[in-house]
Formats: sequence, C-alpha cells, structure tokens
Amino acid sequence: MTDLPTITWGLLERATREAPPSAQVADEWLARLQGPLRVGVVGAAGVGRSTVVRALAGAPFEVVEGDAAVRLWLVRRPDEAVAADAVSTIVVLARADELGGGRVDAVAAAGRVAARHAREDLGERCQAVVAVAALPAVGGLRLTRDDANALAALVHEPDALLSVDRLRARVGAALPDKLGMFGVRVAVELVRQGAAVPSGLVHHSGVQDLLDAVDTHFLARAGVLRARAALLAITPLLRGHPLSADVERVLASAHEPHELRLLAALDAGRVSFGHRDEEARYLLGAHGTSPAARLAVSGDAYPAHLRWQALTESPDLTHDEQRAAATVARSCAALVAVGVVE
Ligand SMILES: Nc1nc2c(ncn2[C@@H]2O[C@H](COP(=O)(O)OP(=O)(O)O)[C@@H](O)[C@H]2O)c(=O)[nH]1
Ligand SMILES: [Mg+2]
Repeated sequence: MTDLPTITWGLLERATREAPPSAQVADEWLARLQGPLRVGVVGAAGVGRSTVVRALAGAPFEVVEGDAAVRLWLVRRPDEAVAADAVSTIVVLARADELGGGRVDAVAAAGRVAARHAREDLGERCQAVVAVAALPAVGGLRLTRDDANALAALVHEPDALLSVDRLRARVGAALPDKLGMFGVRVAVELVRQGAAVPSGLVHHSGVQDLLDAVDTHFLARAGVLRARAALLAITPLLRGHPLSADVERVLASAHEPHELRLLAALDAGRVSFGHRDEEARYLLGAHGTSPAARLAVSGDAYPAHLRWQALTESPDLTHDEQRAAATVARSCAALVAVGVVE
C-alpha cells in the first residue's frame, strides 16, 4: 500500500501539469507539504483567538489566525462545536479560567468537562477536547519586577485574593489585567511553593495540554493531515476534469483518516478492546507509522492480521467494536502486503 502523502504528491504534480485551473493551488500545496505544519486558530470574535496564538508562539509548528490544514476550534461552551472536519480539528474550551469565578481549580475542572465531552457528544467531531486559559499563560511570560513583588506580598495576604475588587484595591489593575483572577491565585500559590511562575502558569492554564494534544494528534500525523487538506483544497478546482475522479477515489479509500478517528476514540475511551488497546494503538501508528514501529508489540504482521480479523466477528465485542477491529485488521493487512513486497 502506498501511503497517502506519496499518492498525494503525485496527484498534485499531475494537477500542476494537466489541470490549469488547479495548477496554482496545487503548486502552493506542493511547497506547503515540505514546510512546517500550519495550525489555524478559529472561533467567534472575542473567544480568545489572538491570545491563543500568542500563547503558542515558539511552538514547533506555525500558528495562524484563520483556517489551515488543521485547526484549533475555540468555543466558550461545548455545545457551540456543532460541525467540524473531525480528523483535522481539536476543540478548545477557551477562557476556561473564567468558569467558576476564577477559582484556582477552574481550568482543571474545565479539563474534566472537556474529557467528558470527548467521550460523549463531541467525540465524533474532533480529535480531542482541551480546556485552555491562554491569558494567564501569556501574562506569565510578561511579568515585571513590580508584578513579582506584588505576588510575593500576596502570599501573606490571602484576604486580598477573595475578590477582584479587593485585589485591585491592594495591587492596582495591572496584575489582575495581565493574569486574570485565576492566574493571580495560581501565581501566588506557585510563589508560596517556591516554583517558577511562568512555566507553572503554562502548565496550570492548560496550554501545555494543548501543546501535547497538537503534538499527538497533529504533528505526529502531519504528513497525512496535510496530504488530505491538499486534496480537499484542489477538489473544487478540478470539477469536470478527469483528474477529479482520481482525487475523489483516493480521498474516499485512504485508510489513514480511519486510523486517526479510531485512535481518537481509543484516547477518549469511546472504544476499547480491553487488554488489546495498547497493541491496537501501535498497529494504528500511534507510536510511529513505519512498519517496524507499528509491529513493535505484535511481532509478525500475518498472525496479527489473523487475530484482528477474528475479532471482527467476535461475539464478545459490540457491533461498533467489531467495526473498530476491522480498521485495525486493515492496518495489519497493509503491513502484511509491505512484508510480501520486501
Ligand atoms: N480571562 C481570560 N480572558 C481572556 C483569555 N483569552 C482572551 N481573553 C480576553 O478576551 C478578550 C478577547 O481576546 P482575543 O484573544 O483578542 O479574542 P479574539 O477576538 O478571538 O482574537 C481580550 O480582552 C482578552 O484579554 C483567557 O484565557 N482568559
Ligand atoms: Mg483577535
């Protein structure tokens, strides 16, 4: 089985030569397939897009406001995330610190809400759901000496942290504006523990969780995700051209997007094969997509294929689990084919 990125490269080159209306876009995508992954930040005005872009500055991928091959879809409430291209979307519960009046555990609590939605209603619509408070993470990187002094003083003045008004009366507006009530409370706690404030805020704000999710769901699969985005981008430009049938066939038959969906379902706990989950994750490419990486736990591809094929008819599995087993079996079949060729 030739992989999707390789097939896509060939189709894009053909598009530049044979299909003039799509040539320019195909050419742009050929260049983009070799560059860093672009991650788009989308959502309603005021949801916190610019702040998330700032919080991700310096990450090992390119962050842009607006749509891209893959996207972070910012929402205030989970029910705003109604339709998305699941494989290329991470839903972000933005400004999560504002929940519960900026309590110290606000983002952690929002994180549990996010995980529940990933298991339940949002699971089919995205790769992951993450709760993030970007403002305190950004603010933590811009603290001045005065801010640091104010935080140190607040360690001994718990009453000043009881409300925004009290905090403003004590330290002025600059610090609460920079970090938010949640951020100030967390930062004071970090100072009390003798921990570094900027990196502590990145962790407690969920920004580290977001970076990890982008790493797992996007960066590790950048080749497939970009290839798919490129084919989707040229599809409308090929209407009526013979190449369009080839592109549609590749998009419809590519196995990798099914692997990504199943990995997300396993991560969120929507699907489980019990003690076989770990083997499934390897075979699906969670720990590397080379044949050797996929087979690291199973050993030989052929017996693995037989075992997973048998599970597609196992009476111990639900219908959904049988279908999921068929996805793993198909990954195994491709590995068997690779072994035959070598
Ligand atoms: N408390 C809090 N406020 C935030 C957060 N992110 C953004 N904001 C504030 O929300 C407002 C809109 O943010 P912005 O990033 O400009 O939103 P955009 O319109 O989507 O780009 C600004 O006043 C931000 O300071 C956050 O994580 N927590
Ligand atoms: Mg903005």
